Amino acid sequence: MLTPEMPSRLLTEVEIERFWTDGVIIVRDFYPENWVTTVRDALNEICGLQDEETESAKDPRFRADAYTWHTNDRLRDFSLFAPTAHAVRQVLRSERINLFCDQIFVKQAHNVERTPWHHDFTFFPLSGDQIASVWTSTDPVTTAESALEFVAGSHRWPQRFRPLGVGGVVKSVAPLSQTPNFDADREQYQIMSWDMQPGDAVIFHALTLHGARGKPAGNLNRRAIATRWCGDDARFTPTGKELQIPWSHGLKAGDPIGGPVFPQVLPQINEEEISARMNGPIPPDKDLVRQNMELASRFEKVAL
Ligand SMILES: O=C(O)CCC(=O)C(=O)O
Repeated sequence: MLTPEMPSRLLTEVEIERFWTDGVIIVRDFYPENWVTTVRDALNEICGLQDEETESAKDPRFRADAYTWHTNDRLRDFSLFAPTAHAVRQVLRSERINLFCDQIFVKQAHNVERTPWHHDFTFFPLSGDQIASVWTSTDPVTTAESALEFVAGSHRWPQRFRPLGVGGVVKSVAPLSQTPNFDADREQYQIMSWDMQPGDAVIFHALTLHGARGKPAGNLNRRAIATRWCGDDARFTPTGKELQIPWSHGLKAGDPIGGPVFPQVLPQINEEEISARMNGPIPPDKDLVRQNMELASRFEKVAL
């Protein structure tokens, strides 16, 4: 039976309750050094970075990309075999855990772009309450600069806000309301954020509103990754108005999440689902990429 590596400790009931109260928890020293190195090497490779630091401020990028585990072997291993799914299974109180996707967020030193306030839920063609993400940075982050910040309890709000992504692109043509500007009124809300070291992780509900301030500390690049997970009640629920997944997955509206594009990772890894991917990278489907580009050309871009 193939399973992901066990974490060095299990979460406590207090942490699990806190996840459901606040919509987010921090887990210190969650990833051992080997996984931090694996992710850092992968992000350097994907983004063409060599070092921790970027001295010159020339053209600093904020690079975001999703589903990279399908084509990058290091991120395949991290997504499937690191201890992440065990912690997610605990917080979601789920029998089954499937990988939905990974997403990289590499904010190069000197880049001052904000990660807009948003919740992940409206980016996803999913419904259900058992959906969560785990975010980690292979570089230190601080609350004053580049750490994620969360609006505590917002996962229980009734509103669904438009998916405002990196670069101010609204990644859907669905008529959803604008996310409030929590920066303009920070005292009104309980905003949670932590200084983090490589290996620390935050686990948050797909409806928890979050964002990040503009700038990595000093000359440091901020190389971060999130993995996204579905539990028992998650269902494929596309609206057709948000970006589709550019791999053919065969799911119909209302289906539980599963199959090679969204493999089951717990209670054990579904070896049949991952077998093609273990034999090599799987590139996206060209027709789906073309369709997505056509839809994306209709997405609004707003000033941040
Ligand atoms: O790393 C960032 O700046 C954004 C991360 C994020 O919004 C997410 O993981 O959902």
